[in-house]
Parts: sequence; C-alpha cells; structure tokens
Amino acid sequence: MLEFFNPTASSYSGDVDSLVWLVTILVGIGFFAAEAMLFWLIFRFRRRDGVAARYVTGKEKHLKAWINVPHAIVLVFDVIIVAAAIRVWVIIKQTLPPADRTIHIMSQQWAWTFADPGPDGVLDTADDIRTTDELHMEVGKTYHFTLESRDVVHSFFVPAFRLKQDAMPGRVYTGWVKPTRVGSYDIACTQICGIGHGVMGAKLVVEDHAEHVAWMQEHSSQTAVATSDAATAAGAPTDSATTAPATVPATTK
Ligand SMILES: [Cu+2]
Repeated sequence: MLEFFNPTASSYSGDVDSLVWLVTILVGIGFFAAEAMLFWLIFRFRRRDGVAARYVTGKEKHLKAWINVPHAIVLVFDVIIVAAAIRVWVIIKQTLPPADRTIHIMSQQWAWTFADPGPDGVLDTADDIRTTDELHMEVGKTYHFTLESRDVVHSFFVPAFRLKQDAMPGRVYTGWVKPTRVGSYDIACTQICGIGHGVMGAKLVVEDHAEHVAWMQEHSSQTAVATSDAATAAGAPTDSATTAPATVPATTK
C-alpha cells in the first residue's frame, strides 16, 4: 500500500516499508487494545443506583497486573521494533556492498551537482559527466555515492529509494544504493537550508542499460569537449569534481 503512495525503486526500499508496516501494526494493536479497554471500563463502571464509587490507588496486589501487563507488552513491542530497525539500519547505513559505479553528489544553496564517472567508470577523469539538478542511474547496478555540502547543512532525499542522508559542510559521506525500477523520480533537500530550500529539488532518471549507455555517450563527449575548451581557454588543467563543481560545464536540466 505504501507503494501506492510512493513508488519503491531501490533494493532496500521494501525493507524500509516493512519497518513502517511493523510499527504501524504494533502501535495499531496497542492503540485499539487501549481504546477498547477504555470504553469497556467506562461501561463496566458506569454509574448505577445503589453502587458506591470506590477509590482505587492501584497499589493493591491484584490490581498491579493492570500496570505490569501493559508495560510488558509495550516492552516486547519495543524490542521487536528496535531489532527490526537495527536490521534495516545495518543494511542501508552500515554495509557497503561492492560498487559497480561511484558517483559524487555536491549540495549547495540551492542546487544539486552530480558527477558520473562516464564511460571509463572512473571519477575525476576527462569523460566525467557533470549535471545540475538531474541525476541519471542505471537500473540493477550498485552505486556508491559520496555526498558533500559546499555551504550549509542539506539533506539528500530520494523518496522512491527510501534514502535520506544529511550533508554537512566539511564532511564527506559515503553511501550506497541499487536502483531496481526504471522511471523518473524526485530528489529533494530535506534540511531547511535558506530561502531557496523549497526549490532545491532535482530529477532522478533510472534507465535501463541501453538508455544509460546512450545518455553517457551523448553527455560524456559534450563534457570532454567543454572541459578541454575550458582548459584551453584558462590555460590550466581542469579541476576535479570534488573540488570544483562550480565549473560544471554540462547541464542536462
Ligand atoms: Cu538544501
């Protein structure tokens, strides 16, 4: 059903959804049990002629079960939720499966700049493809990403991947994702980062192998030409993706 509201497009998006369902079901059981008990007690101890109200402290031994049993149930639910959450946390944030490709993501007020390694599969080479506010990925490939911020705290959020990672200036984050469904998805910034925060969105295009190769060939040649032009004009070697995304020569927006 979560799929209905938000498509799932990564290898671990189903794990995140399962966790949301688990929390919803366990909290739902607790909610309905507590409400049912509340209404039953209201009915059971309603005012009746000839029955005097009693003051109950809860300290009586036979009444302590009303405190201890719900506590024990909530504790068991908590343990289940925490164990399931740790499992998903480890999958997404604490493991790094071998990468097919590595991309670089730079956030800044108020745009995303992406560097794809291009046909040679190696970042910081002449055929890198730099794009602004548009990221292309190949379905079924495992990607590592390095994420940075040039100015303030941003947060890289891809709802369809169920992936969110803050970007703090001065730190380089490494994460991974494996797109599993072809399509066009949203990328958003989810840390309020200034007046342009609301428009700091980008487009994610997950495409099959043939489409991705075509995209790479088209854009890596543009990048290579633009980069060599810029280098010739400046009389200097080109900067790397990680240190100078401001010199982004090609935009596919
Ligand atoms: Cu931002």
